Amino acid sequence: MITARNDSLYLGLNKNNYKHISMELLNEKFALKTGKNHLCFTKGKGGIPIIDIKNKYATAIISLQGAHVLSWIPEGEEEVIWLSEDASFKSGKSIRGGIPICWPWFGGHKTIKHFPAHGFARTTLWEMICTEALDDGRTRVTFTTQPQADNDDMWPPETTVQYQVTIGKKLEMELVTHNNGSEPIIIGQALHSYFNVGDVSKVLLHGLDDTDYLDKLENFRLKVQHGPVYINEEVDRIYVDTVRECVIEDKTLKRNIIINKCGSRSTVVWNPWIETANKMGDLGEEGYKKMLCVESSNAAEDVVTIEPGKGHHLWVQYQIQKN
Ligand code: TA6
Repeated sequence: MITARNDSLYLGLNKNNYKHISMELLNEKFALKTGKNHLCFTKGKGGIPIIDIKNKYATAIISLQGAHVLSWIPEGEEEVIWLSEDASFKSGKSIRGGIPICWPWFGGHKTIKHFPAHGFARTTLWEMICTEALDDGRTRVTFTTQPQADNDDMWPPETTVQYQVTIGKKLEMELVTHNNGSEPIIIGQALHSYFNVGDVSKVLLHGLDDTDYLDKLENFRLKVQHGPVYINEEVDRIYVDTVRECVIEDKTLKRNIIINKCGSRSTVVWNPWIETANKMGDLGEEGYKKMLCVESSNAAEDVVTIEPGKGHHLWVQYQIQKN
């Protein structure tokens, strides 16, 4: 678990324009080359700085825009994270796929309609705090971000946020929000993970049986889940009051993706299916068939109130099991 720190090694990055970010400086300060643990910075599509990670357990790619995990491939496995072939890599535009961080609200902003859906964390530049080659061979990267000109008016007052990604045989992420002010703050959030599946119509999502959910497609009408979740049409649901492990049973890739979480009592399940996918325009040719979002969140009534001087940790862990 990470504690709130203020000594972010801020590199004086030019936050609005990636062109001026020095890969040399980032590699000088944060690159790793310890045994089989390698980490380096390169310029990805659209000039967005990305972090390439390889260790004895897995490879991963993380974009500095949004601290956005774009890929995680455990040794001997197929890609676990889906990324659209038509994702736009433009600064300030959300990347379709990967693990977007929705923060400090989920969905539309409650009161200010022109604020961006899912908050601003996924489209803003994050800064490096540290990179670590752990003794057990895993790689750990810790990020933070600060108010910027284009989101200063949306930040919860006197709040800091850190994000830690640990890459190994399992993928672990922890999003920590700290209230340094004198008033309580309310945070909505999600790790909006797009999982790579062989054929979403042949997938079963276990772990939500008998759980209530809000069906966004029917104006958030409250319903109850019976049995595993099938995907053979558009699905957009916020499962409420659930802390259980979820399992994506992928009959095509003959594997299960096991999802565990702490600090969240809501799980969002989304697949746009054909019509909505075509309207969105950045899911690629039939991309909807190859992805399923299962999002560990603090959404709907599960938003968190953080008292002055306190913090909230949202932690998730993914692992693969062959079946
Ligand atoms: O998490 C599900 C959802 O809220 C859907 O309603 C859909 O809007 C999806 O997120 C994608 O949102 P985005 O803003 O990334 O296009």
